[in-house]
Amino acid sequence: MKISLVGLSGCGKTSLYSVAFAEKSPEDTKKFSPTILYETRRHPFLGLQVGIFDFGGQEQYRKEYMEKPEVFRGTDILIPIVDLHDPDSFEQAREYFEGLLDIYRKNNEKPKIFLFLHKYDVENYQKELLDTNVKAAKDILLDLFKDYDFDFKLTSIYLQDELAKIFRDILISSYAELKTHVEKAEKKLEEINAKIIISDVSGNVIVHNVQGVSSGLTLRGDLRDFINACNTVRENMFMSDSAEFKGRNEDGKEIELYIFKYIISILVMKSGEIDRDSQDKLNTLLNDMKLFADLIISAHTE
Ligand SMILES: Nc1nc2c(ncn2[C@@H]2O[C@H](COP(=O)(O)OP(=O)(O)O)[C@@H](O)[C@H]2O)c(=O)[nH]1
Ligand SMILES: [Mg+2]
Repeated sequence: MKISLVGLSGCGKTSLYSVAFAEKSPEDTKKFSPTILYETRRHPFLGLQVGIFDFGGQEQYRKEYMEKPEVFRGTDILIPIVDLHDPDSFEQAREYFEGLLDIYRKNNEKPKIFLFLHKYDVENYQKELLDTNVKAAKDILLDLFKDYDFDFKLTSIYLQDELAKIFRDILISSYAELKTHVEKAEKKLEEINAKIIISDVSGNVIVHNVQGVSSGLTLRGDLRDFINACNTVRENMFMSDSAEFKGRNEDGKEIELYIFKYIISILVMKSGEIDRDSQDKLNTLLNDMKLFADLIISAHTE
């Protein structure tokens, strides 16, 4: 699957990628220099290799790749980005996106589009202007995409959890049916008296109910290592596509890890026995995630 991030220079493409997928903090992005031509990264998600193409947005490069439309070929999801802190750029962004849509038309492609109205925050910016700019950006840009499978999002690298969810939902949107499972799981988690993290085996968090376990989509390093080690044991010693692992200490602290279909991992952390209601709900959740893993597998093989 190919996701293309596009937008004028400085709108935040590289920052978005780095904060959501590469464990960078918003502060880290302040020293980024502009992307030259384009950068490609691969990111594993739910057993797929997701390609992310960050196209440099400076005038000279824009011209260059507008003349080489093949770089845009094969995009499944197009993410045009506009900088809400720079309202003077909206018209120029519109022209740029128009040009891009022309290229897609010529290539006979119709990607799904998620417009990011980006830098929706007041980091070095006046609050009063922000909503005015949102309105102006919508007025100028929204009608461009009316013939597409389209949605827009208000995004900021300073709203890291939100951003991770937005990317997660975008990635999941290409698999029919998966979204309802994720939403169901999200609700269930609130009702269970244990800490639970659902991720893929590479440590991309899908849902969780624990503060501070992830930055962007990426699970904390120690837990990621644990999942990775268990996944290796599953593969090399159990040689089965699903397995579970349990640990506990003298105080009754427990950790359980379930791996379903070599893709989905559910980490459960309890401080002692949990109430029966929670345990019932946990069991339901585990069953649902088993189904979820099956759905992903069949989506891959379709
Ligand atoms: N306030 C704010 N600044 C951002 C946000 N995203 C990126 N930036 C800043 O915008 C500048 C340009 O970002 P960069 O990712 O290099 O833009 P690119 O040229 O589109 O790749 C950097 O100084 C970032 O720190 C955001 O959501 N909010
Ligand atoms: Mg860049």
